[in-house]
Amino acid sequence: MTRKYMAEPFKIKVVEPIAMTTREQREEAIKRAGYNTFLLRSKECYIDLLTDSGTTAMSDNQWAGMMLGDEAYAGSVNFYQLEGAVQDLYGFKHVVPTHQGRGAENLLSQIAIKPGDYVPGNMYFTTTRAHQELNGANFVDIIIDEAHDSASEHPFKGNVDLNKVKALIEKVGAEKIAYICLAVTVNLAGGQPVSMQNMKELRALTQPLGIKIMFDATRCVENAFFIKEREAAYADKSIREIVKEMFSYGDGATMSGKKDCLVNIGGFLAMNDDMLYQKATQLVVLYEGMPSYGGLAGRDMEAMARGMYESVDYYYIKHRVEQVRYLGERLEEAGVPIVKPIGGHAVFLDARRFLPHIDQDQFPAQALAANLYVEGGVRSMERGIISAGRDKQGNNYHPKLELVRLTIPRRVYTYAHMDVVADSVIELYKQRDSIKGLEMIYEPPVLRFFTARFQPLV
Ligand code: PM9
Repeated sequence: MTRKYMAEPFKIKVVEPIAMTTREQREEAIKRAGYNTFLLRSKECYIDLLTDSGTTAMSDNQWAGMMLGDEAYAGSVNFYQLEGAVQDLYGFKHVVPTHQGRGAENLLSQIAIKPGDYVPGNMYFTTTRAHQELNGANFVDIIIDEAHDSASEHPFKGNVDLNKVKALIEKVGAEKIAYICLAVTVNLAGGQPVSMQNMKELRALTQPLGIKIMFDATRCVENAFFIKEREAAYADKSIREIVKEMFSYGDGATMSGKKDCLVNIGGFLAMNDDMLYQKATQLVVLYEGMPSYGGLAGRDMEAMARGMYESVDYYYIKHRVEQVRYLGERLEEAGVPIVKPIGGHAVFLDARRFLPHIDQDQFPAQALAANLYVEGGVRSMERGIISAGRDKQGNNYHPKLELVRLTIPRRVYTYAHMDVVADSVIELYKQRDSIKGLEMIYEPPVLRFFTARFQPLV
């Protein structure tokens, strides 16, 4: 089959050999890992699509910046580079670096949440909700219903349902809402964007009531690309202009720099409010370090500042999103059930439709991820009942979406690798009836998906 696609907008200067394994070795490895792909060693994986977090290939420009690390304990040159990049590209006034996204989530949750408060969000994210709940908040899902339907073709499945927000305000009162957590390119919905129109409307609804909007900015550039593609008024705007406008509808953001800032480690909390910033500087010294480094080396802040500028390049982000789409379209053509529309950072397999013979309490997505690893050495991640965890009463959440995420690292793999992945998934789909469910034999109390262990049901 010949296919036209955009070739990589970069040349390869350094290579990293990847491991070739036999089926027998992979069967042994997954057993040792308790059928949890998080517990595999990276050298046991041929194509590693566990996550796009921190797995980016940095550019020569970023590596050059690493040599300009100013490792002063306080007031590093690189902090001011990072602060300048956030102000310039995202428009927020204050920046507190953190070691990664959840460091920022910890600070924000401690500063802004009082026990009994509500934090509405457009679908939960694992670490984000865990920090909110740890600080006594009740998370309320305000995403549109289409987001929970893997087959819905809605172009902005990350959108907030304004009626759900209005109903919550009416029920609990605006003063009980700590802030709205607005994720752009919603990870667990399948990498689905939020429209600019929706952001504007949410702002217009909540600002007069004094309710703050705090973005989860983690995949903001992917969201901007979808806005350019799908919202007519933005077709001629640059990615940079779109990103800046998106953030003008919020009061601050948590950021995992390990995704759209194109670095292997780093994050930050940003905000406009002076008092909130002062509180963040008081807390960051306890958990991360001085407000001018927040758990990062100077060189890491430099790489992140440079990555932020690279990420808003049109050809970079076009290639990224189209490469993900290529993989999704190959699977779709073969009849493999996936979340539609194809998302920004990953293709999500719909385990409910892939394995209809396995009950959700027997962890179909986890079983599918384990079997895909054995089939082709492709490492993926469960995003279903295990990731969703338990409610405050200890009952398992049963999310509508029971998914396996094939997450594409940035600037790492080629289209040939996408073909290998597609072939492995299609082969497994042909043998889907032979896949069996799993039983959980070790469950940690929080964020269980990282370290839980399983065994196959006989
Ligand atoms: N996301 C991911 O693989 C890595 C950890 S969970 C397996 O998708 C959002 C939307 C994220 C995210 C991390 C974080 C936390 C916040 N928001 O991992 O702490 O996708 O930098 O960021 C992961 P950190």
